[in-house]
Amino acid sequence: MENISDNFDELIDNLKGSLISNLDKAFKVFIIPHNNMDFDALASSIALSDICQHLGIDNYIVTNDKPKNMKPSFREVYLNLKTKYNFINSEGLDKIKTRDSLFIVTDSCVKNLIPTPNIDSYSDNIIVIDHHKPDNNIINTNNLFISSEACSASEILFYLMKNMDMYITTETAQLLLAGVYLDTKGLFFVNNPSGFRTIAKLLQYGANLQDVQNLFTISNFEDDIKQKELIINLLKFTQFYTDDKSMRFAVTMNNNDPKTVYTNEQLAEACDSLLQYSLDAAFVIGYIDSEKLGEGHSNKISIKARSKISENTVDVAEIMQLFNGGGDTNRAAVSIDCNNIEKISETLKHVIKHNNVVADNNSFIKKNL
Ligand SMILES: [Mn+2]
Repeated sequence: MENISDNFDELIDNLKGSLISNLDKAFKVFIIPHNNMDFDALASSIALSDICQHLGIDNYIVTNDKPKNMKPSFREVYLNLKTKYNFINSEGLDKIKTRDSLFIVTDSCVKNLIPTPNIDSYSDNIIVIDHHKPDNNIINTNNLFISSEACSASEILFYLMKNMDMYITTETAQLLLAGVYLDTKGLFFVNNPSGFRTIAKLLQYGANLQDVQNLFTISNFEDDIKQKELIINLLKFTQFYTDDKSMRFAVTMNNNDPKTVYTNEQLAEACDSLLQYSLDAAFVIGYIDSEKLGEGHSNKISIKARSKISENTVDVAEIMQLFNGGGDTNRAAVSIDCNNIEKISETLKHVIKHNNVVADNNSFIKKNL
C-alpha cells in the first residue's frame, strides 16, 4: 500500500484483521458515530455499513440526533441516506441488541460523546475507529484503532475499504470526501502529501470537490452576517503574548461584557479564524449555556484552543488536559463549571507563558481552580 505511513498501514492491517474476525462472530452490528453527527461521523458510519452490507451482516447506525437540529445541507444528506440505510436510536438498540452483537464506534473514542454511554456493559465486542486523542473517558476495549496521523475517520475508512478490496460507490466516495473536507476545515488542515493523495484518490472514485463545497454553502444570509458580526466583536478583545521560547499566543475573551453567553460553535469559529494571523496558538474563552440550567445561566465556561501545524507545533491538547479537557494536537477544548471567567483567563495565561514547565503548571492549576 502507498498510504500515509508505515504506522498507518499497520493500523489499517490490524483493523482489517480485527474487523473480519469480529464480524465473523457477530449476528448484528451496531455502528455508533458521536452525538451531533458531522460529515465525518456520518460518512465513516456509512462506509462501515457498506462493509457489513457487502459481507451480508445485519447492521444499524445508532444516533439520537434530531433532524430539526441539523444544518439544512447536512439534514438533506442525512434524510436521503435514511431511506437506504438502517438508522435507529439508542432505545431501538436496547430492544434488539444481544450479547453477540458487535459494536463499532467511529469518529469518537470516548463514552461521554456517543449515544450509548454504557457501551462497556453491552458487549465484549467493541471496535473503536478514531483520529482524536483519547482522554480518561476512553471506551474500554482492546480493539482501539486510533490514528492521529489520519485527518479524519473518513480517511481511515477509505483505506480500510481499499485494503479489503471493496467496491466503493460514488456516493460513499463523495461522503468520505465531505468527511475529509469538514475535518480539515476545507482542506486548510491537510498537513502532509498523503492527505492530498487521499483526496486525489477519492476524486478518482467519483467524488466531486465542487459538490462537496456546495454542501457547505450557507443558506441563511442574515443569520450568518449576524454571527460574523458577533465573532468579529469578540475577536476585537484579542491580546497577544510571547513566551520564553518566542512562541506567539493569542487569548480572546469579551472584556467589555464578560458575562456574554456564546455557543460552542461561535467560540470555535472565533478561535479557528485567529489562525489566519501570525501566531502559533490561539485560545478563545467564553461562557456557554449550561445544559442543566437552560439558556442564559453563566456558570459554564468553555475554552477553545487551536495551534498551527509546524515543526515545533504547540500541543494544545496537552494544555487543555491540564484543565481536564482534551482534543487533538492542533484543536482542543474544555468546558469548566465555574462562574469566574477572569480567573480562568488568568490561569490560562499563566499556563501558556510557562508552557514548557508542566509540573509547575499542574500545581498552579490545582491551587487556582
Ligand atoms: Mn472526525
